[in-house]
Amino acid sequence: MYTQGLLHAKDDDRAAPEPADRLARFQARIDAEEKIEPNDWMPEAYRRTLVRMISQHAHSEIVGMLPEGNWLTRAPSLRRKAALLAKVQDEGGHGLYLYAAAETLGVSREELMEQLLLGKAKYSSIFNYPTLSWADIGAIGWLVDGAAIMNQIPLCRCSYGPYARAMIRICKEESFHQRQGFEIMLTLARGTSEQKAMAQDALDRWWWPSLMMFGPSDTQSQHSDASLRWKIKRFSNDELRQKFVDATVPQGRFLGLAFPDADLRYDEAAGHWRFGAIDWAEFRAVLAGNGPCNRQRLAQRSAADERGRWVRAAATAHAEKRRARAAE
Ligand code: BYC
Repeated sequence: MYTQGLLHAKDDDRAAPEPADRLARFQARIDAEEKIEPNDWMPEAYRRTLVRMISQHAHSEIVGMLPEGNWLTRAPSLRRKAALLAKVQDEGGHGLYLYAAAETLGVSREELMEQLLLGKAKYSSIFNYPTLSWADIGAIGWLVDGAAIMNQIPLCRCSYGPYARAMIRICKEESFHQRQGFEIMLTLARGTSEQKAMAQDALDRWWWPSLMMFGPSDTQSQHSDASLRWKIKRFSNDELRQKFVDATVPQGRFLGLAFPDADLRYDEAAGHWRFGAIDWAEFRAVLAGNGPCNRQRLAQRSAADERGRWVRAAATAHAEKRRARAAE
């Protein structure tokens, strides 16, 4: 949609030094809360940051379909199956809006997909963990979508127009996802002792990886300063992580489940739930490609890409035929 009207900057324009007055005018627009649109001038580093973030986000959506898709054939009832199917389809749709938003910055979807399949692009660490039981579908909705909403609501106010607009619809859908997950957890937590144990086991395994979704601590985050200055990000990684913990701990207590953190305690004076140390070595291992499911996820995505090749070829051939007929 956007790419058709995009006036692509030439590569040599991008390499040219960026005049200080232009940079200052750009920052003034950001400070005045104006939206930056695809054909507006932007610093090359701003453009690159957005391509990185939006494409990582798009990849996360489509890789995120895999662990949940794993349970589509084994959902415990027709109602659960229909809701999960809708959720997994929503994630595919989110990927599409996000790839379209990234394309407005002058990269093609094919390029981005190639980077993913070659293992050169990142996607969220969380999707490298396995879904071992039905309760994991509840935990993903409650915790992973809950963390996603906390991170993504501020992105609705991102300074780049196409990303901000894509996020508005995505966040509406994510809030339905979060509720369907919490409802699964509530049903299990109020069920038999075996069902409650399943819910507890899922919380035990998904809690820490959910906290890692927010990225490295502020002292280790390389990109936060620039992204906050450009109003791409509105809160730091640690601020969002804390907001998530504060919102989620009361929900877990309502479920009657225990968090796998002996150091978790309420800090009355600060009004925050304090939590224990995150295992950053595990986070780094997952990012380096050595999480429990990294290889499996990429192999599945590659196979899906291969299987869809004839569909893309057929759609392209059909579009060309129509264009030729219209030109006759
Ligand atoms: N996993 O300087 P930092 C979803 C990387 S989708 C992997 O703090 P930044 C959902 C980071 O990319 C969830 N990598 O970076 C979908 C950087 O590496 P590079 C995805 C991570 O960008 C389906 C390096 O670590 N959400 O929720 O300022 C179903 C240093 O980090 C992670 C988004 O993508 C991670 N967890 O902040 C259900 C939202 N964390 O690029 C749910 C948009 C950090 O230099 N993205 N890294 O090689 C963001 O908000 C930010 O990019 C992040 C990281 C907060 C994730």
